[in-house]
Amino acid sequence: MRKFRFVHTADLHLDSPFVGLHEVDERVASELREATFSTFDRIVDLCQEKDADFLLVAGDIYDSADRSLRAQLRFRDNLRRLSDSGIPTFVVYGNHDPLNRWSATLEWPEQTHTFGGDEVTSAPVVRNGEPIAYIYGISYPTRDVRTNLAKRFRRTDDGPFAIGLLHCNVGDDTGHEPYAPCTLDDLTRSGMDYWALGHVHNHRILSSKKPMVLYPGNPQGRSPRELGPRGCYVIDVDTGGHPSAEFVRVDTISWFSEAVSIDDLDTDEALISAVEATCQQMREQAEGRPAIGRITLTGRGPVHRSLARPGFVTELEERVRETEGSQNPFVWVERLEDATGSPIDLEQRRSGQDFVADFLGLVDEYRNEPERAASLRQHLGLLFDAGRAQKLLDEPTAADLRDWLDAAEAMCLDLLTAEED
Ligand SMILES: [Mn+2]
Repeated sequence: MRKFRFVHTADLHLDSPFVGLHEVDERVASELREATFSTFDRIVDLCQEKDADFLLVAGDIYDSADRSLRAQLRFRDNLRRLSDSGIPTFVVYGNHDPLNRWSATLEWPEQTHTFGGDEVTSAPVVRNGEPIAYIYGISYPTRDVRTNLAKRFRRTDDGPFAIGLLHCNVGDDTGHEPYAPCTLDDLTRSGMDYWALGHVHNHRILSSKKPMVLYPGNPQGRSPRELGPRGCYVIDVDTGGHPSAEFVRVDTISWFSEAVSIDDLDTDEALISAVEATCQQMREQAEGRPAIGRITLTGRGPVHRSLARPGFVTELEERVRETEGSQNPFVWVERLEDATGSPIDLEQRRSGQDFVADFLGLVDEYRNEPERAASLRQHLGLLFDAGRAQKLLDEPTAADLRDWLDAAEAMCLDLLTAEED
């Protein structure tokens, strides 16, 4: 067979609103608005540079069911660019952009193939009059697909290479909604040579043997939970029908979440320098891209007293945004979080005979004894079980309760030991 090359992407989430990002300055905001689009531009550039035979897009092209006209036009224009250079695109839709939602009546390029939602269908990729591969796919007719779509894939061609294109959740991946759940075994039994999946946002190769199965992840991160380099896969299929995968980074903006320990910081000046150094580190790791980062201050030390002053953290955050956010490329501190404690020797205080020792012992009981820990929730009953707040608040998780206990302990310790120095 003839060797060929294709590009596999998914979860573009075009026009993603980047929820939860407030107080962003205008320059950062406009970069963010453009980020998912520029990233897809790069994927299309990559197809052309690499002289790919086709592009696969495995669902969640648009971010929400209320897809914007802007997003649809940008997607269409890019597919036209590919079509004009003789590169076909194969598309399925996922839970974020099912077929039953509104879409503009646009003219799609000749070389764009969109799979329907009724049944699995297949389409050949033809090069020099010969099929080099068959693509099988199905789109989500509605958002909430809980059936196993993978089981409906059955290879029927006798071509040289078969690809399954699907938005689905493989295994019991609890970090993601179980849309179109299936197992690796279901995928293997279908007879495909390659599975082009979408849905899981961190890129991951589930199988590198036949069939090769992988998630390319979302090519542009959208929150501090979507960290690190993001991109798509370039797949080369050799004359023996063996695919090999190369991950290519295409993200426009890079996300970070970093901790800075105050343990060894003696002055506020040293604290500011440490935060700036962390920003510089992000800038280097972003390799020329703008970066957005969350910084959490941790540990115990003298600068905790300053951090506890009203307004200090906010002013420090503003200062770093001014100095780091104005550089090119910028580093934008999305949030500066203070999780520090006062510089006391906890172990020594625990073994003492005073009120602080009693207090620490009591907190430890709440931390370590399941019955005590559960009773924390009861103490919060006034807020969570009655009144209007109940309607607006999510039930606290065990992890929430632990975090609040840690924060309460730090706050009480500050107050109890403030007089000592
Ligand atoms: Mn997605």
